[in-house]
Amino acid sequence: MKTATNLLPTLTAALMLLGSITVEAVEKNNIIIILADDYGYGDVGCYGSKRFKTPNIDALAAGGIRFTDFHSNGAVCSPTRAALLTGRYQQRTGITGVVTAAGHRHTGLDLKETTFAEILKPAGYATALFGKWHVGYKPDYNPIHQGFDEFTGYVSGNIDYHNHRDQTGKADWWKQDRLTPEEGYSTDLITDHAVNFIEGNKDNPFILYIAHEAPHYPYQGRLDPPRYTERGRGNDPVTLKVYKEMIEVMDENVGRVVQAVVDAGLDKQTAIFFLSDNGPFSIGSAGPLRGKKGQIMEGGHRVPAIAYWPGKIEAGRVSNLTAMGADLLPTMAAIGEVPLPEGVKLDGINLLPHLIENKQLTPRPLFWGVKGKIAVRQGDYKLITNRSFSDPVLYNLKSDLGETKNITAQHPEIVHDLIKLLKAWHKDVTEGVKKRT
Ligand SMILES: [Ca+2]
Repeated sequence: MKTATNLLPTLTAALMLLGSITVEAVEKNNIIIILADDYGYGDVGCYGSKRFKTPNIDALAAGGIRFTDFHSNGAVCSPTRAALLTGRYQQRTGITGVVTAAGHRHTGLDLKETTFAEILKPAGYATALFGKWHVGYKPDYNPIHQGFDEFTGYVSGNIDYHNHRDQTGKADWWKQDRLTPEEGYSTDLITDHAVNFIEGNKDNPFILYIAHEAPHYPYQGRLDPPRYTERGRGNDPVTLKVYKEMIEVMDENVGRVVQAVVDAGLDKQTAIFFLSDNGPFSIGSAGPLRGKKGQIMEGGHRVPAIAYWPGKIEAGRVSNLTAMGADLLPTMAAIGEVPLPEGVKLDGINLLPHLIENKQLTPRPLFWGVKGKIAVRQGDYKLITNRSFSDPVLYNLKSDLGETKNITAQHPEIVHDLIKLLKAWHKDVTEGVKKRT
């Protein structure tokens, strides 16, 4: 048996080891993604909105990078989320449409797909999603099976902000994979969980995915009555007053998250991304862009997007880099210094050299598929056509951001080249893939 005297060196060595482990863990950087739902390019203060005040989101832009040419991969919720989670075009995952709550007949994001939570977890990251999942309704497809240690939120596309029923009338508020009712206005409730998570994980690295409901319908402010009953979605009128409240309450909650990071002393080691999952719906505005949610025009998928990381990202930059949601997974892998998944065809690229060193990245074409339409973007040009490639329209987004002048006749060679790219991409991402929505 050891005496107290000769135990001391052993104890000291153990404490030193413990100390070095703690220091190493603290040095890993945290990542927070805040995803708004159906939040239009024209409805953010720093993107020129005159209708709504968004001082907290604007502060992220003022302290970081505001992207002017950032795109959601889908023009509706589920496809965008599939791409964001996997770093791949959603077509490869089979999630090409909305995974609706109605009838429960859909599957969801294949458990074989590798999410950003799964690539960061092995490096010691605590992982959480609070808010909307929407890539699998059944418990088998719950976020806890896709790398998230913690999930509190809803699995359908939208819920009553107060009673948390989905639009078919079913209860849809979960803790992990169990229905667990909680009181609260969803935007506030999602943030309550996020703030608790930040406080509880200040001594270890974390990735926190905050998927807000706002400003998706139903149109309800903090004091408005329920819109959904056991019979489903009822009358759901929208007014500018309520829409404004929904956006401004979300902004306030963005501020709460940033404050929680500061309070935990983590502001220099936490990268925060804010973006929307697709274009605006209803009275939402896409600003100068043509089209809205569900459309292949810019208004459907060019979204507000901000990257904020004090001390790493220079404040007040505006970037015109053409980028997409699927880029976040490789970017997060770089931030967390973890390897990319082996044997997985990724489409996103690591944006970190652009974010922190202002490097110009190698230009590449980007692609979208929305309902019967597909589109390719290369440089200033965007070509949209149907799936038989027979009715191309070509726009120059630099001179015509609003997509008003079809210039196919003036540029047959560009049309030819872009269709060729589009055909190859379409074949690559869809061949052998089973639809999962
Ligand atoms: Ca959406």
